[in-house]
Amino acid sequence: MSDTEMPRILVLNGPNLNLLGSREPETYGSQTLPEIGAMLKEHASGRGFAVDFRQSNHEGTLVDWIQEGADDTAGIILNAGAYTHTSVAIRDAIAAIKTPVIEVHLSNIFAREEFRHHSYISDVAEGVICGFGAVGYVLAIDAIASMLRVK
Ligand code: DHK
Repeated sequence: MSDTEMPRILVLNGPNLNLLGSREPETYGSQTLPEIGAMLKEHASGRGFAVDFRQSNHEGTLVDWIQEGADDTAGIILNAGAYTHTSVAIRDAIAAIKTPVIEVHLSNIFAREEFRHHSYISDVAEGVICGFGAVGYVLAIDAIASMLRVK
């Protein structure tokens, strides 16, 4: 199957995740975002999915991409970065679409500052993966693949 024929998984990364690699590596790991994207594309293609991997520092852009993901997308993997803890707009966008959304965080947000313990996204997401570094994105691909097999 060619890349364009495979079902698509949209992977959305929020603010400051473009700085991965140099940003607080003890918390977020040493892999850069392009490295994570390349790893995911390879993993997903072995599962029969194409990955559309994106990053934005802007809340409205993430909302636009989530709405766009409502069509012809098998699932959305979302690391909304700090917007996780602040954004009703991103929450409402997820609630508005039928496409399953998996919330991912590199760090264990529950082992960090109290303001990171609350997510506006978790209860409208299909599931949450956090604390496993970049492996969390890989687990989220496998979660979407398993859910589609079961359904
Ligand atoms: C990434 C961020 O940028 C933080 O604002 C979140 C999340 C945690 C992560 O662990 O991937 O609090």
